[in-house]
Amino acid sequence: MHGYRSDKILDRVVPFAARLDPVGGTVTPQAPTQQRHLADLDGLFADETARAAGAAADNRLVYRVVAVPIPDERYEVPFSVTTIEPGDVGGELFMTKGHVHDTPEGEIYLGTTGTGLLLLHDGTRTSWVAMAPNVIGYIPPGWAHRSVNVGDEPYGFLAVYPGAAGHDYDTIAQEGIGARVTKSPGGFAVLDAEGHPVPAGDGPRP
Ligand code: S6P
Ligand code: ZN
Repeated sequence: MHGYRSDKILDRVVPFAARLDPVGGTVTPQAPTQQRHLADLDGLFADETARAAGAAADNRLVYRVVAVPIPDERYEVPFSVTTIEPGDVGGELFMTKGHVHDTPEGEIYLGTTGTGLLLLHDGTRTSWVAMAPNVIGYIPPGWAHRSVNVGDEPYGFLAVYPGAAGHDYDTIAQEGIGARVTKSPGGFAVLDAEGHPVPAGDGPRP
């Protein structure tokens, strides 16, 4: 029994309700939207020449993140909606930069529109789960994660994570995430560095 806590640190946000617009890919109230165009994604795709050419041509929007105004601070639970446009760079499907959390906090994704793939890597093992509306993807502690649009329409998902997680983008930028996702006649292929297919995750193993 600890009773109520009156610490100032626990009083940054008052209770509120947010509204998800799955079609528009927004959540309200919202903080400033983050947008990632081809010009912002230097080095992300295997075909850097194609990425640079696309950036110089029409500089398409690849993805955007609309977040509620909850700070990324310990004890808070921020959430946001990411929308990845359909498209590819040299056959590699549009994706997020991807990151690993600074502290090994887990995260939950809820698919809201379209079809996507949640790619995961723990430094040794690589896995992925198929995402669609109402599918909940679980990111276990310590696993780097990246999202990919594998469909013909925008892929959207709600992300909910501990505010103390922190976001490390450098590790993936330098070491990769164990696989790349490309267009294929059957839809998409998830291939490791040797070109071998990476099997999908097979469910919880508590
Ligand atoms: C945050 C969560 C997502 C991503 C978003 C964009 O922990 O995983 O909200 O930030 O999907 O991806 P990225 O890799 O550019 O942050
Ligand atoms: Zn994350």
